[in-house]
Amino acid sequence: MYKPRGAGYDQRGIHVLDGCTPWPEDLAAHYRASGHWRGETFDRLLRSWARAHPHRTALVHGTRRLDRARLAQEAERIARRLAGLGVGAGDRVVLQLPNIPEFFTVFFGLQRLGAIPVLALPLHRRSEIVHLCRLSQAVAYVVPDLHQGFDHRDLATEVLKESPALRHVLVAGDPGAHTPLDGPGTADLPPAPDDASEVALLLVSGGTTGLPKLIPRTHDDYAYNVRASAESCGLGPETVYLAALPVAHNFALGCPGVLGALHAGGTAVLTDEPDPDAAFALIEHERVTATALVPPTARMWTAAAEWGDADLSSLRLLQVGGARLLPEHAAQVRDAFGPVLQQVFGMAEGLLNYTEPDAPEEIVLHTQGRPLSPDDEIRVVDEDDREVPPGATGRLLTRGPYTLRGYYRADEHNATSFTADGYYRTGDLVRRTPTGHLVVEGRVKEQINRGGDKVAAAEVEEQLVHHPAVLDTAVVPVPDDLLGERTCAFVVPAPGATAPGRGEVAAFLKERGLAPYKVPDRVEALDELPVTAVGKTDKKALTELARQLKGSARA
Ligand code: OOB
Repeated sequence: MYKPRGAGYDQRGIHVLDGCTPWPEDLAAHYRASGHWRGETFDRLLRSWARAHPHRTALVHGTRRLDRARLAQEAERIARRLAGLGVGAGDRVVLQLPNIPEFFTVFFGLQRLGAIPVLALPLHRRSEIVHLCRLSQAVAYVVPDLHQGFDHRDLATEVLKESPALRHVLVAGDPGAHTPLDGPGTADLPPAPDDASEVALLLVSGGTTGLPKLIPRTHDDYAYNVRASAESCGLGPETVYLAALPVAHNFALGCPGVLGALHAGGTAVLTDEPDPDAAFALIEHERVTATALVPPTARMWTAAAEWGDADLSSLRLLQVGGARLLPEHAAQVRDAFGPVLQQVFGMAEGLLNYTEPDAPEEIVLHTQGRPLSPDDEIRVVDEDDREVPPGATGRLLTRGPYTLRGYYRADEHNATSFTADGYYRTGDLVRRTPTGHLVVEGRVKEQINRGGDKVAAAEVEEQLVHHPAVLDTAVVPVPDDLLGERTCAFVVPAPGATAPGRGEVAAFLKERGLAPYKVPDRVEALDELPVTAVGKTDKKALTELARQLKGSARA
């Protein structure tokens, strides 16, 4: 038996990636006995999908169509190519590809090797990517050449300089100075991985404290996430799933997402253009049956559906999640598209909640769904972790067969993000209805939800204090009609300096390599930040102030 590099062994002699927290053995045994965990790796799953229906279309992108056999062949070619570069079991590879077939050929190529993809988002920039490469000690980084006007090869050149473990950059398209992803794969392959309790992928968290964290998802847990989601959402061989959100995000990847569509025997259509014009044309042309959106996009689609004449009659499931969908907006979506709306309250960390599209209006419009698994354990508690009365709002804690037990290599953070008995503190404020559905009422975590894009206040603050004219700063949410929330940065100028304005802040953060969606939408100067009785920055007061400033700016 070979030992994957970077991996250690747990007490049972089963290797797990160093820095991951396994489920306790009694719960793991229960999840296996319940049939949730079936011991299937993603490599085996792909092969079984390809064997069952080799000529069924798996992926569509523009004029490209890959059937299942081709997807499996391409994955094997990539696996051989990566093996030739020395990438092997347990190695981490940062994958930053948009919605193109190569995302999946590389994803499954890595699965064949037992290597672990780290799923960066297309909008991540130097700050996030260097952090992800260093934290994961990635040996390779896979990028597109150009995407939406941004040259990822140049970014990769910078990332290489700052990431000591990184040896290879592979480019989908014109490689420039780097290694082409295209080309023969000739190296021998090692034995296929067969331990489904291993980590299959690392998802990136929206973050609350500083830089993003990595979420280990095992084959067992993520395959269950995908299978149970596909079943619960009624996907089947006739499913044509449109991936309009980034497939690197859990929602479009596995809830049920592209992997769920493939698992169910269906097809996935990939696009980077979620705007109604492009998406409606695809829905009509490919007869799309299911898709997933964040609330702002759902609202744009709703407005466009009322005016346009595209034939959207194939659509059976319209998932909306990632941020709060107000009941009146939910009603508009339902009026425009019919009874196909499903609200999804999920997180990269695990727990998924779905409304049933045929449930009464009260549920579909007013709740964010019910936990996917009978073994999802939910607690709604006060600040002392005491259960609140039924129906009251409290903090959501959860554990279950597909919810992480610890972030990757994050001991300090894990000490506060989990209870002693392994519940994950989601940071969301929820209320539970008598039917067991959850209503998201707000959050306790310091995160701004910008229409589904998560911005950790601390991450922006840590960058902004590096500005020479900034003495101190605090980043808070401001309500916004379209995105739900935008970001407002309060800045205290350094002695003798003038506080930078929004333009300067934007240029500065861009220069520091921060993803563009994290740049504050507003910047306000203050002489000092208000503090609480114990001397901490009073974010509540600042949130209120940001609200007032916005109101007065409008008046
Ligand atoms: C999804 O995943 P993440 O990791 O980007 O963000 C998770 C957080 C949740 O903790 C919650 O604060 C917020 O996003 N959220 C919602 C919501 N869905 C997610 N807040 C209110 N209403 C909703 N429906 O966002 C995600 C992952 C898988 C499926 C769907 C969404």
